[in-house]
Amino acid sequence: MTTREELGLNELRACLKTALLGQEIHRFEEVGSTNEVAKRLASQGGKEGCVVVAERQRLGRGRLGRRWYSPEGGLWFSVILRPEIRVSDTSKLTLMAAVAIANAIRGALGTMVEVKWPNDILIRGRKVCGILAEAVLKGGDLDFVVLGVGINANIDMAELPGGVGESAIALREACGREVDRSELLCRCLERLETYYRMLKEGKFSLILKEWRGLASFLGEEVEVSSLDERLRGKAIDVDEDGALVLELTDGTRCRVFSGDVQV
Ligand code: BT5
Repeated sequence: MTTREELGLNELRACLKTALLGQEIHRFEEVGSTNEVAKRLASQGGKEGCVVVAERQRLGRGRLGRRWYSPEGGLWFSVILRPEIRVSDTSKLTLMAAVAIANAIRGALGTMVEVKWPNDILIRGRKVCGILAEAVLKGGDLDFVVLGVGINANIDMAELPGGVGESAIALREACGREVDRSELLCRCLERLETYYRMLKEGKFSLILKEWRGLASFLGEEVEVSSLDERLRGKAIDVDEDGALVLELTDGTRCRVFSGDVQV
């Protein structure tokens, strides 16, 4: 598939209004994974806010070693962050990014979006964006985080494998026109910068409030699968630690820290 619009550095520089994120942008035609490239740059001293973006990823990844299919036409990027937070608070960055990207998509395209715990953005129940925050430690403390964002902007759905394609959607399909990825990336970085600042100022509760407002699965019966268990119950809330609060069929409540939700 050929996309008409280009993800050009000049376009990006001309439209980006940020003070921190994207002051340095590395653009590639193809990489294994933008998260991997950003990690390498960060471990060599890469600055906070540095962005890596690629037209295609050969080995795009999701959580737990899963694949993230990244054909041409998508918006695949990673940002280096150096927050002074506890390692256990990394999940807050994922929720923060989901609110920021959801806002950017809605603002740029007027499309209604939802979030699904812990790291999905959906349109009409189908996944349009996945977020992967990878923390790298130094002496037990957080050294840096690479925040990876994959948005199915103008991808051809036929390039995703059958099972994945059925539960995915591209922005182009959702809004009936080709998306300007340079503009979308600028809006994403601007929103990320705003919400990242809020997080650093200790205003996570405000971000969480917005997240809840975007989470239509709350109140629904869900099944949560993690590495070692499968739980069924009603999704009650996502709490201040970023944990999913589930009311099980016997009425007891439990908190889940990682897993996948099926509504
Ligand atoms: C995620 O993982 O959703 C995180 C995806 C992060 C991707 C970005 S792209 C830039 C940066 N560089 C990287 O290498 N990664 C980040 P998870 O929740 O584990 O979801 C993975 C699952 O989503 C897969 O098992 C598939 O079922 C599905 N999937 C794969 N590719 C997809 C796509 N393009 N659109 C929608 N769903 C997809």
